[in-house]
Amino acid sequence: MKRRSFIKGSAAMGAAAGVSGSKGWAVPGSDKIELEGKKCATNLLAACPYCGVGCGTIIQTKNGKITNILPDKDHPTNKGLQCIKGLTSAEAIYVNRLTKPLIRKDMSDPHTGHISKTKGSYDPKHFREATWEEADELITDKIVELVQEYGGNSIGLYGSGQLPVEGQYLENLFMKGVLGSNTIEANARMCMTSAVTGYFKALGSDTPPTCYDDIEISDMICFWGHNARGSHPILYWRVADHKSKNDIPTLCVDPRRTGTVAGLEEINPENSTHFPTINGDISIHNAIAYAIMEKHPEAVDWNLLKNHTTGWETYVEEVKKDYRPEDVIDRTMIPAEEIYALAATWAEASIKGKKRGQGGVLAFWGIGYNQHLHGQHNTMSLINLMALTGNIGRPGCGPHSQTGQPNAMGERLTGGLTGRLPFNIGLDDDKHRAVMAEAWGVPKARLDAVASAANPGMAVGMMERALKGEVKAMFMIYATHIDLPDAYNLSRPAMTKMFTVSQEIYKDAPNNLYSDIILPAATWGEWVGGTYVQSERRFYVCDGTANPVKGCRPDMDMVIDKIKSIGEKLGLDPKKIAPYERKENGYYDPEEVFRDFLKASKGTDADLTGILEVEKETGKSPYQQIRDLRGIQWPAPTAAIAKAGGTKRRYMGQESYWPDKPYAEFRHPDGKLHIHMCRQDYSNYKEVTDELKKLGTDPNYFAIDHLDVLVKARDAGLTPELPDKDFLGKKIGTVPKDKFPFWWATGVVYEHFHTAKTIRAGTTKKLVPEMYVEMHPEDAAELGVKDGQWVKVITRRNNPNDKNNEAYIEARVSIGLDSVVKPARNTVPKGFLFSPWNLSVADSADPAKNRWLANGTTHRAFDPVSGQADFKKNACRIEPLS
Ligand SMILES: Nc1nc2c(c(=O)[nH]1)N[C@H]1C(S)=C(S)[C@@H](COP(=O)(O)OP(=O)(O)OC[C@H]3O[C@@H](n4cnc5c(=O)[nH]c(N)nc54)[C@H](O)[C@@H]3O)O[C@H]1N2
Ligand SMILES: Nc1nc2c(c(=O)[nH]1)N[C@H]1C(S)=C(S)[C@@H](COP(=O)(O)OP(=O)(O)OC[C@H]3O[C@@H](n4cnc5c(=O)[nH]c(N)nc54)[C@H](O)[C@@H]3O)O[C@H]1N2
Ligand code: SF4
Ligand SMILES: [Mo]
Repeated sequence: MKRRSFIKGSAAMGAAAGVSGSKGWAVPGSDKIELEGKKCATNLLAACPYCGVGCGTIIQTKNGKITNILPDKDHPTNKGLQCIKGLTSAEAIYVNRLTKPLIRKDMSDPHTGHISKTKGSYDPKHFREATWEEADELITDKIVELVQEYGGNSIGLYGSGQLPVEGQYLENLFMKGVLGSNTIEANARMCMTSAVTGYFKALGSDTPPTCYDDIEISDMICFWGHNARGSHPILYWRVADHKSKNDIPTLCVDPRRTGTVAGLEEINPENSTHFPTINGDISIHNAIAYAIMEKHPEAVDWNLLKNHTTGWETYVEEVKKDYRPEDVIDRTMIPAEEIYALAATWAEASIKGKKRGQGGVLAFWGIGYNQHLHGQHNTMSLINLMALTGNIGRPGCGPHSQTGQPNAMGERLTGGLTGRLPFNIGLDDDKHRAVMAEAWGVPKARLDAVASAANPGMAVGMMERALKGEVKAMFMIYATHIDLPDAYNLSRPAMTKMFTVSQEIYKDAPNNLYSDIILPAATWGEWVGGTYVQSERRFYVCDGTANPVKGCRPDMDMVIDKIKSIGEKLGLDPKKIAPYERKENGYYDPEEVFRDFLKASKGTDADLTGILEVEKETGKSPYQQIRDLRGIQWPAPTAAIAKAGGTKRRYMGQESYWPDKPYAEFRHPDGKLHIHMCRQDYSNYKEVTDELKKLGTDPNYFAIDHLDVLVKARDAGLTPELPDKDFLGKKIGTVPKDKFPFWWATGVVYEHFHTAKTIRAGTTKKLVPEMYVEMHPEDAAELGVKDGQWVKVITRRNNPNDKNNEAYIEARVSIGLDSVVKPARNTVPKGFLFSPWNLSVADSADPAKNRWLANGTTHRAFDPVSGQADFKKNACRIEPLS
């Protein structure tokens, strides 16, 4: 039976061949790649595989092989521009590829409690190659056995904002509808769920109300915790272009003087403001609100507040009482006169926009803003300020979170997170559970049961639950465990313990080290197709060669097969839940899945059924409509709207699209924008952070058991830890081992996208090859370190594998814009250090050699509602490397 076949699969199989021959794990770029050998069109349309700007891309091919990438001049987002990453994205496709399913000989078996002794080892002799059939059977048997024994919620899935919508939609069906599990999370959790949950609380829907065309008509643009020039370059270039032509004022709120700050100042220093705050964003919003109410009352939109919001009275009262700029400098870190000056600019832009009927203040934000214990409050307090000054509900203004990954917006919309269903509706909504049960072809009782299954703590929580033995198995799909914090104490021991299945494209990906079964995936450009949704809600088709590296399967095909085989064994009818068949080319057709997704959206916040109406009317398929229009922005509830390219902006009075709308302008049942006062109060800082210190140092202390501490930290607007400032200024090597004087933030560098593809692409790898730490010249002088010197950046966390139990990275000191360490593009304030997490495994993913793993060192505390960790506020000390 199942048990036996698992044992059969995991038995030593001594004669099996090594993973990649006798040479071991292949050196990137060294493989000879064989393709499936199918023909395809010469030019294919796609969205860029990297950031959420979603640049229109043309994939050039020759004999079915991807050869080059060109920007699409007809795409409205990038208009023929692309950044270095997008332009060189083809370089990462045919290197270091996995081509066969791999099975670990000594697998972890949570059923018996056996923990593999070979997890974490990079030796190919610990694996054997398998056929797809064998691997699939093994996974099916094991998962069914665990579901039957421990319930569906004991199975976890960590999914991705890089997977197309069709796969995301089906994974959610697989987890919630087939397995009955609420233990489903995605890398989007680490990225922008603070925007998601903030939008929900304020607007009643996870909807960025604005679009990129608002840039060119806005009167002021802000970047909050967002180094757009490095992270969303095409967005930055559009902003910079507008500033150059129309001289609009700009604001950057960022501890560092980034390339974004410098670039805007180069255009006009007179109307470019930089607020170098550390953690003080909420206080800055409130202080600006105070200054506007006191000095520029004509900019307050009382009509909007009184008729379209709730909670404004408390907000106005508390801001007036507690947020005089002079009184909150300890939190804003900004001199009061600068807040007043900025408030005057903000007021002027708001009034201008209102007078013109378009324009005003457009606010972008990134993860320097989302990744906080109070990330949701950051979003809400910004929306409060936008509402106070009437900067919402009009073209050219509004809050606009920038999504990080190319399809994190899809992940959000398809609801692939704990407690969510597709189309912006919670699992707690009984009516929508019935709708989705019908659409998915699963019993409603299954979804009802999932609704009461808990996954406290979300992404971090599910790894903690695994450590406690509650989560027995996990699928890792297009997301890596090294994007989660505190890897040495959290994700690695958790994956070691669980039966872990990874879908991967690279041989030496870090997930493989901790997986029991590894399935080789086809990647972007190789799929049959699929859709991505970028930051302005634009669906776009990613066509592919349908000619992947031999042996690899698209992730969507893998989930369909899982649904069929596991679903059947769990008593479901595969024909009902996954009525899809492979086509002549050997792959499933993503457009069939997309049609089902569109159909299920009827009547929801993200109604897209207009696309199906157009198909009925004209015969033009959904993908073709999207290609021809270069994208359709959700919602598109009628044929007319779909033909016009969807809905550019939301909350502009057009919500009457929905015939039986239960709401008015905003998505809450009362039709109003909900204002909630958010505060920062540092009086109990030390007490709370002392408690949080136990995370990552005390193996018996779990965040999910202390959510009350996180709530306390969130409500006071704190960080997970505080540096030991008294030890700042001491010479390198003289700081006691238990003192950590510096702030240390991790973030992105322009040349690299995340941790996998660009470090394997020749061009980008060469441009920024090494881990670095940006440092203020005075800090360097006091420490006695020189530019270019290698040091250790050590944090409070443990690393049980280190001889001193220390979690650290090695990095080259980079001081200022003349540094010998590239890219040397930003400067940091005194006491604050910064490193890119993108280079985490650019040295080696092998734990025995890997010295750059940012998330070996980071704190796992998270926002209790959004689940986001604060990767920007770790305390560290610097030691010499000897
Ligand atoms: N080149 C490149 N581009 C990318 C990516 C990539 O890997 N590489 N990834 C994509 C993804 S998934 C994402 S989410 C985005 C991320 O894009 P960004 O949000 O721009 O990324 P970060 O560099 O992580 O953080 C932005 C800034 O937050 C600042 N910051 C730190 N603490 C604070 C604070 O307390 N308050 C404020 N206001 N700012 C603070 C940091 O100094 C940093 O400059 O980029 C996307 N684009
Ligand atoms: N310290 C720190 N950590 C962070 C952040 C930070 O600022 N600081 N930022 C966070 C943010 S914003 C994000 S979005 C996350 C991102 O985290 P992830 O999205 O998890 O990071 P990637 O490095 O892109 O990992 C993707 C994995 O999928 C594999 N892969 C590539 N293509 C395919 C494919 O087609 N199919 C499959 N199945 N696999 C594929 C890659 O080899 C890689 O192992 O990281 C978070 N982690
Ligand atoms: S990484 Fe982002 S800005 Fe660069 S080309 Fe791709 S989508 Fe455009
Ligand atoms: Mo992200």
